[in-house]
Amino acid sequence: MKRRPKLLLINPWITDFAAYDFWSKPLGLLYLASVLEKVGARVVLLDCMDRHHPALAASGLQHKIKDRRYGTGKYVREIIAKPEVFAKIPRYFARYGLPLNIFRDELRRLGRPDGVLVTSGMTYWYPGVQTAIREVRTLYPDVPVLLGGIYATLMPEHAATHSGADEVVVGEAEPRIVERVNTVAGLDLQPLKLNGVDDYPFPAWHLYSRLPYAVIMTSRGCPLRCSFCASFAISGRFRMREPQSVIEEFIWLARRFNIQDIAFYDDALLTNLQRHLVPIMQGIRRAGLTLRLHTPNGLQCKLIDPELAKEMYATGFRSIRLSLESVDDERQKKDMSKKVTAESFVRAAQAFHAAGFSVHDIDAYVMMALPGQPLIEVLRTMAFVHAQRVGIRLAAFSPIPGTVDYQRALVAGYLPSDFDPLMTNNSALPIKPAHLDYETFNRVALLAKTLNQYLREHGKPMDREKPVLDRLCRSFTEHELYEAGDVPHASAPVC
Ligand code: B12
Ligand code: SF4
Repeated sequence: MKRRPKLLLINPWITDFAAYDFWSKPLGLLYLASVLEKVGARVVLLDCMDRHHPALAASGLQHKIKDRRYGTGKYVREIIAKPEVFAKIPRYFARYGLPLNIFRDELRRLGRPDGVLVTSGMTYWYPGVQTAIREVRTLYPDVPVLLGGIYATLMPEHAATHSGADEVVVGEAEPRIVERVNTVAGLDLQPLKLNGVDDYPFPAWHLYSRLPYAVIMTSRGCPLRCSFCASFAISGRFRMREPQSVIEEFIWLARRFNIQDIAFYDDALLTNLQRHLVPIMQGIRRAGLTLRLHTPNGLQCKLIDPELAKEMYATGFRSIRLSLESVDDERQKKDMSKKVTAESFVRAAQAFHAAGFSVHDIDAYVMMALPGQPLIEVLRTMAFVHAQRVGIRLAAFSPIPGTVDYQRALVAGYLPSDFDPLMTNNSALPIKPAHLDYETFNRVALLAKTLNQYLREHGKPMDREKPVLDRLCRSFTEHELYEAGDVPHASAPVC
């Protein structure tokens, strides 16, 4: 009988100042695992970010990673040396996920593979990719390694030079993966003909021994082209899956894996609502599934009305994130694809509250450290969001490779052309008004936390919008509040 080639798939560690498991799974790698299994490969998964990995429990670390709300939870971490570029940031830098010694033991236990496929997340998490590939090389020096994912797609030259992989694959890989693996690992797996997103097999969730939640993607890409967003560079043109296939995936997740919590990974979940999400929700309800659904990527407020909010609640949606970014009218018109206005935000928040969502369920993204953005704009946005009984999720701007704003920052000289991708970490605040430092932003983050705590404890805002804003402003000097800095205008990496 023909030997089935063994392929080891690795999701490397997060290397960062902070990390929390908000429904984070290597969905792309799980799609590739399914394609490879379909053509006869034996696939083994080593997911450094699996909080329920049996080896963690066996080493007595289980108590540190308890599931919290809706299956989310904390990772274990090992503090590691802070890269030089972060010297001024007064925080620990850590490798989140499986401790290195467990990773090494697992590599040995899983045995020598015929090829290794490594995925990558955020561009600034590349040190985790390097470590994973270095460990593979040490144990299995002659086994070929392929690298793909977000970092590989957005910074292929950097990945080719610094990751240690034999080949770097850019972009969506389901249709090409068998051919690339055959070439790099010298195998003769029979390629699978995949004509579009509806031909892709469901992700290989069975590779996990325990799943507190799953994630789903009902479309690829986004029809809009915001200047700060890398969606188009990563996913290409917008494609929606057939609602029936999505409904079948929900039924399969609920019945085969007994999953209750499912997060949507779509960039543009509400696009073509009546032909997409609405029939999907009807199908979920018809099947009688009891699910809790979550939208960690921001929803477009303009597309939300009371009817939709009611249907979402009835279908099981429980955590909602809204894309606001900034309440500044000018910025919304100029930089944010006109996808939100203050009015549409208020309407969306009211619709969700009226439908039954509580103050614990709705958050909005608020951007800070935008080029040319005075601090007062951030505080105004925070007070506005709080007044609508919505939680504040602060996100700091960082220029993402593959976006128009990244090119602008390069041209304007705010980033050197050979700059380290670590600087795309938003904790580094690579672009900000010159007079505002890391500490100022820390104070803003604390104020947001205080407002959120109040809202969640009391179920209502601290006060009306204006008094809240006055209160927030008291923590800062006039200069800090109104100085916009002299950097050119760019925009925010949210959605
Ligand atoms: C889902 C998502 C999230 C999820 C979590 C994702 C995860 N796995 O952890 C959530 C909502 C939590 C999230 C959060 C954030 N995200 Co996000 N997110 C996405 C999104 C929309 C989709 C990623 C995804 O899973 N795609 C689905 C799978 C199917 O695709 P894939 O992983 O790319 O895999 C394919 C290929 O890459 C390839 N491939 C993958 N692996 C491999 C391996 C091999 C060997 C090969 C050959 C090929 C290959 O084939 C796969 C199948 O086609 C992207 C935008 C986008 N369109 O990509 C942004 C994106 C990745 N996020 C981004 C950002 C900025 C953030 C936040 C910082 C936002 C914020 N301000 O708070 C946070 C921080 C995250 C954190 N600290 O944990 C940026 C990345 C920035 C960067 N510098 O890298 C993106 C690109 C969006 C943007 N603004 O442009 N995000
Ligand atoms: S920011 Fe959101 S709406 Fe704009 S292109 Fe990206 S995914 Fe689409």
